[in-house]
Parts: sequence; C-alpha cells; structure tokens
Amino acid sequence: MIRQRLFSGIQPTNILHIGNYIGALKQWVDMQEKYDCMFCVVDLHAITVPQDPKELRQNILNTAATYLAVGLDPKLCSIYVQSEVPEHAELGWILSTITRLGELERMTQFKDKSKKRGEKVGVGLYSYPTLMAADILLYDTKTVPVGEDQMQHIELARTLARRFNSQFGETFVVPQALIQKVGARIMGLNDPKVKMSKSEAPANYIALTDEPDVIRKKIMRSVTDSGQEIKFDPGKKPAISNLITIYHHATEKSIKQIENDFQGKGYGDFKKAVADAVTEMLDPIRQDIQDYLKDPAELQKILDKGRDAAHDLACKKMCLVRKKVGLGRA
Ligand code: ATP
Ligand code: LTN
Repeated sequence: MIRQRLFSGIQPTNILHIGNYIGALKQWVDMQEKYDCMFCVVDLHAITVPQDPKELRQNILNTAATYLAVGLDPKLCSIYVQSEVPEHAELGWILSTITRLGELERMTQFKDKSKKRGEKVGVGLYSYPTLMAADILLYDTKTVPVGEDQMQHIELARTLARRFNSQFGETFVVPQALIQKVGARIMGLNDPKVKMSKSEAPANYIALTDEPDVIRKKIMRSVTDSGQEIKFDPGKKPAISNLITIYHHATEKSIKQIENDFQGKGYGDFKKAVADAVTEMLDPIRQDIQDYLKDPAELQKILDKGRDAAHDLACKKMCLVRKKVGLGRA
C-alpha cells in the first residue's frame, strides 16, 4: 500500500515546550507508521528573526534530538535540516513571485511578530509563509499536522498550489492541515490569553528539558481563574481549562473524567496532580534528549540519511517546476 506523504517542521529557535509537544510532536509520533513522513528542522524560518549563529547551530541539534527523544523513528520517517536541501529556498522564491502582497499582509503571525520588532522587520519575516508553502509543496504533501496557529499559513499553501497548477499546469498536490481537537493551542502558564511560546519568558512555558522541581514551581505559580471549581470552560475559565488540557494529554484521561475526579477539590490539589503528571510525561523525554546529544555521531548519521532522502525527492520535483516555469535551458 502506498502511504500518503506527511510533512511538518519546527523552528530551532529555543528549547521546545509542552505546547510544541502536545500541539505538534505527539501527533507526529502517532502518524509515522500510517504516513510517509518528512520531519524537518526549519532553520531557514528561524533566521526570519535575528539568531546568534552559535546558538542556532546548537538549537538545530537540540531540536533534532528532541524529535528522536519523543519517539520519532528514523527507520520510519526522514528527519533532516531544511537549509541542507537548497530546493526549499529555490521553490520559496518561485512561489513568492505568484504570491500577492495582500495575502502576506493578512497573516496574523506576521502582524504579531512584526509589531514586536518595530522598524527592524525584515522582508524574510514577511515572506515566511511562501517558504513554508515551498516546504510542503516540494514533497507532494497531502497532510500537514500543525497547531491551530499555523492554519492561515496552510491555507496560503493551498492557494499557491492551486494558483501554480492553473497557471503552469498540474504540478503540486493541494495539501491539507491536520489539527487535533483538544490541545491545538496550549496557552501560556503566566497568561492564558496568549499561546505558550518559545519566545516568551520562561514562566510562560514548560520546556521539555525542565527538571521536576522547575516543572512543579512553574505549575504551582501559574495564573488561575476566579472561583474554585475544576471545570473545562475555556471562555470563562481559560487558565484552569488550559491545565485540564495539559493534564488530559499527560494522562490520557478524558476531560469528563478529570472533572469528576476533581469534584470538590481545589486548585491547589489539581495543580499538584498536573505537576506530577507532566513530570512523569517528561522524565523519559528529558533523559533521551541528553542521551542523543551525548552521541552526536548517531544524530549526524540520522540527519545525513534524512537529508539524502529529502534531497532525492526535492531534486526531481524542482526539475519539473523549472521546466513548467521555463527557467534555465532545455
Ligand atoms: P516561536 O515562539 O519561536 O514562534 P513557537 O513556540 O510558537 O515558536 P513554532 O516553532 O512556531 O513554536 O511551532 C512549532 C509547532 O508547534 C507548530 O506546529 C505549532 O503550531 C505548534 N505549537 C507552537 N506553540 C503551540 C501551542 N502553544 N499550542 C499548540 N501547538 C503549538
Ligand atoms: N511555521 C511553522 C514551522 C514550519 C512548518 C513548515 C510547519 C515551517 N515550515 C511546513 C508545517 C509545514 C511553525 O510552526 N511556526
């Protein structure tokens, strides 16, 4: 049976957090047997905001080690670094020529990130979504598992696939986003109105490498709502609903069951239980990340193999794209 192609990526911008894990990585692991998967460390996206070169290189390895530590199996999927397959950038450029300014101006991620950067916004941050579309379209991807915040970017990739196909003839598969029902947007522990994010202060997130005492402190100190009931109601009780979502993913218990289990108990008891469950979920991951980083030769081998597999596919696709557009010589 031919497995459908699946593509996803994470920026190597910092240590990954439980939002990345619950919103993205956990689903990837569940899908690696069913789909033909490409999992990319998207370093070209990371440089759309300034990075320290030394830290970036280290973060690329950390992110790859995290992919493996959460359970991605290099025998089942390709794990590689985006910039090592130059066709991503090439297709990104070609797609930027059929992308309209208004389409990029509408992107909420651009609006949010450019607000923070003021006058120092680079053109790369603006055209970020065309590179992301290239990542996806380069591999005839059918399915893209992401958190909810990426929905608008996937919509653009669909638009660009259709536009290119109608302008130059059938070339690209039109991809689809895959977003899970609960946990698609884990919120910040210190502010449940903003999403948990690597670029926020450490009190906002639980990193996958946080030690148990740090996890406990961050959860016990997390913002709570008024009242004292443990009830899932994101509109009225955003903070407690966020903790319930995290607990649901850490224990696999249903939301209903969690509400029942904690009936009559207070926020303090619940937070302790969340801290225990998150610690248990992260213990093996933290250990495995360290182990992979201690054995860089193994990690390098896996990334080499992933790069070669990705490059093979990307080369073939770009030959077709150049021909369709009329680039180069016959
Ligand atoms: P940055 O702050 O550097 O923009 P980020 O923490 O938002 O980073 P990304 O690298 O942009 O993380 O996202 C990687 C993947 O994790 C994407 O699929 C994204 O949708 C998902 N993701 C990120 N943050 C969350 C979150 N808070 N809840 C659920 N999924 C998330
Ligand atoms: N923009 C994504 C990362 C990303 C991605 C992709 C995700 C870059 N290219 C292709 C899925 C498919 C983010 O999570 N911030």
